[in-house]
Amino acid sequence: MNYSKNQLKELIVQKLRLNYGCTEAQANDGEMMKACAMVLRDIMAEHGVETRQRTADEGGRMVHYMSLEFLMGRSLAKNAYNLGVLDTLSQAIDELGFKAADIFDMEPDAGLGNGGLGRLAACYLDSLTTLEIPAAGYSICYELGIFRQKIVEGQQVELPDDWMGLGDAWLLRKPQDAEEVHFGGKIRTRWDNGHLMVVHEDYTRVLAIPCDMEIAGYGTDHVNTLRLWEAKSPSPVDMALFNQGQYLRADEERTMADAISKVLYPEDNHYEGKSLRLKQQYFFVSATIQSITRKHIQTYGRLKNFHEKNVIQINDTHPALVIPELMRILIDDAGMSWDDAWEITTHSVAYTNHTVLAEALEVWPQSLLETLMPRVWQIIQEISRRYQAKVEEFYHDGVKTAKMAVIWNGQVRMANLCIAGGMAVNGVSALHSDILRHDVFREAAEMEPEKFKNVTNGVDHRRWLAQINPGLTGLLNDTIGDGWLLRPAELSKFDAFAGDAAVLKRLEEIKLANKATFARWAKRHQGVVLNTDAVFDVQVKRLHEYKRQLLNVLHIIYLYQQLQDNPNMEMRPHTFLFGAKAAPGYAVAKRIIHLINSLANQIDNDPICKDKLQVAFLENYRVSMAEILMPASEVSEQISTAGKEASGTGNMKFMMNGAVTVGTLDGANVEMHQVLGDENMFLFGLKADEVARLRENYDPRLLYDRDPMLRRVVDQLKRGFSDGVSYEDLWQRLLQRTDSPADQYMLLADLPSYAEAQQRLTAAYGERDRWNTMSLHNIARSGIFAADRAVAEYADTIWHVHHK
Ligand code: 26W
Repeated sequence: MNYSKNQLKELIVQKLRLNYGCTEAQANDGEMMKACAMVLRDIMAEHGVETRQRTADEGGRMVHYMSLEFLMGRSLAKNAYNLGVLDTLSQAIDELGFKAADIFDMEPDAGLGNGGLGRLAACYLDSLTTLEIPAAGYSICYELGIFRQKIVEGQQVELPDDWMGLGDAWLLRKPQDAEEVHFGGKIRTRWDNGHLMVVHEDYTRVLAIPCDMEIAGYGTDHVNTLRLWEAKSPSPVDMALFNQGQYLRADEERTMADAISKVLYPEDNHYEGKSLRLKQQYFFVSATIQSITRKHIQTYGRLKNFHEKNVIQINDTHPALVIPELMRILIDDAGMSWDDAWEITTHSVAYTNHTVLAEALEVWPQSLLETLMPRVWQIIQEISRRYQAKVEEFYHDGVKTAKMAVIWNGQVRMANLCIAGGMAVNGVSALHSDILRHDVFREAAEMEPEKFKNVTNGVDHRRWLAQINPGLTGLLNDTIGDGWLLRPAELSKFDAFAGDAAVLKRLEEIKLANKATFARWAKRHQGVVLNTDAVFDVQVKRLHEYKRQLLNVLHIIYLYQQLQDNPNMEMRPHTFLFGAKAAPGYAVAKRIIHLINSLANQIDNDPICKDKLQVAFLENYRVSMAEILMPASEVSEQISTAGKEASGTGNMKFMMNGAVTVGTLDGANVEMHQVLGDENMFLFGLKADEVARLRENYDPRLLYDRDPMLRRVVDQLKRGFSDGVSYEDLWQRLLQRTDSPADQYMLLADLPSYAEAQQRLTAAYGERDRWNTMSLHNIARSGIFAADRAVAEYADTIWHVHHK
């Protein structure tokens, strides 16, 4: 560490010469960005060698974090920050004749994830490394990440996210460490020296090539690795077919293999039984587990102590096939008995659940598993048979046996497989873990209560506060010192400044400056002119009905109608910002995006709204946008139907940047409320248990008939907007029972209470001291939502590994 500016300049110039054959005067911004990335990569690679040596010498347990998604975003500023060279690097870039800010801005987001689950994995890598835990992340090196969203005539259009050209500067391809994954074929058994051998024949081979990304920690030389697998066919073009002129068929197998790591599935919280997705999962799982066991054997010579030296955390059920795949390697390759293999597996794998939505639970048709991975299928059958016997012996209850079964009605239930084969199952907030224990996985939790745990999510507070909000970071350092960077609990010291007028004033000025910065960015990149005198009220997250962006819209319509009734109404200026991607196949979500844009357009063109009411839909919401938006936000919208949002993590990022939450008692909002109290957040709406009870005989029609305010607001959807678009379909979804129950997420039940909370909020915003004090308490009490705390809890209660 401790690189001087001149050293960095020299290293960068050298990279430019060697890799791009140019001088700093000839290089373009992209080349400059990549050269800087390579310089930092070299530094991290060196630390990596030392870390691995130390880890091997110490012989401790290593954590393997498996996730189909890692939403990394940008890495240049982040790595420079963690390595302690951000300022030096910026100066070096400037002095080489570039603008540092432009260079950082060149880097494409590594968008290898959809939303919360993927971003969580990225935050945890930072904490795993900063806490000096020997760890590795594993995923797929998708050629195309989450699609780029364009809004055309108010509607979402998806464009491919071709991030590799500039974004691959961080990746180190290691073909020499490739693994081979086998698909399809047949299973035969034969006796060999008294041993029953399993022979897999006629399979299709796919090569898995590691592309490693080094991860730097903060204030440490410890480095961990994110291993991304790229799929390639091992066989060259079929020359026989090629010579017959069948060019496409000759290349068929290669195309099939390449397809596996081509694109990230963009469905968030929605299961679709696509066979290519299952291929991705097995490809990823098999390559990873082969790589981990191979390295273990190199170090320890055998797999008998595998579980003592390794723990595998799986991010939702997407990597669930690790359980049968590890069994396969232990039994077929290492020659262990079923019982020994099961002992090791059930002490190695832990499962985190991230959603209770029924439509998100993975259930694969057994026929698909049978054809694509026949040996794994055999092992799943045996796991299922034995688990079912255990359940029957415990309960003697057919209904419970059916509910807990791994294989049922020709379907493989991945969550039940994880519960059967895992050593721990955890939810991601206190409320969510309770719902898992008492509802979703009730029977399993009653049979094995020790297995079920909670680890409330956390976010990387160094990225989501220190790095992106230098103004606030300066204020914190001036008041409470900088210990909070490594010990986030120390943020609570900031509470003592609640009565300090100078601190409150500075807090307000920082927010104002951040709003101006965001407004400039929005003008330049989105072409919208934001009113910085207005309160910035923000809802950014994936678009999903349960997250209730539509509830936010209905409330805005309500405000707009009040203005129409009384154009001279005194109103505190209010700017509502939305950012959200909809899954390409989720028609209702896309209609809601269109609706937000119709409303934004009408309000924008209506003079009565000028300087009072504004709505903007921010195109292509992503990590790098969140990094400018969070510090500028004043109100955080966390308004999901209670019981549906497992945790939320955006809520935490807003909180640590001083935004005040308007929200339901859902996910981690419950724990925010515990530390903030009613005075420092705006709660509204039904509680999770009330939602569950009301669901029995909920009738939104009754509410609509009874309440003229509701009726008028909802009817606006049917009447449509000045662009001539009507949203009768959304109106119907709220009021007419058709295929699914009307107003499934109970917007009508919660709208009056939401409007009232918004009123309280607006009043509080008018009292500047009161508002700034609330903001201060939010920052001061956000320490529990740091990923460092969450990862330390995993280490102590599930992994049993040491940490700093
Ligand atoms: C199989 C399709 C699919 C894809 C993604 C199903 C489910 C998912 C994820 C589990 C959805 C997800 O991202 N869940 C979010 O996880 C966050 C991190 O724990 C939580 O904060 C969010 O509340 C939860 O919605």
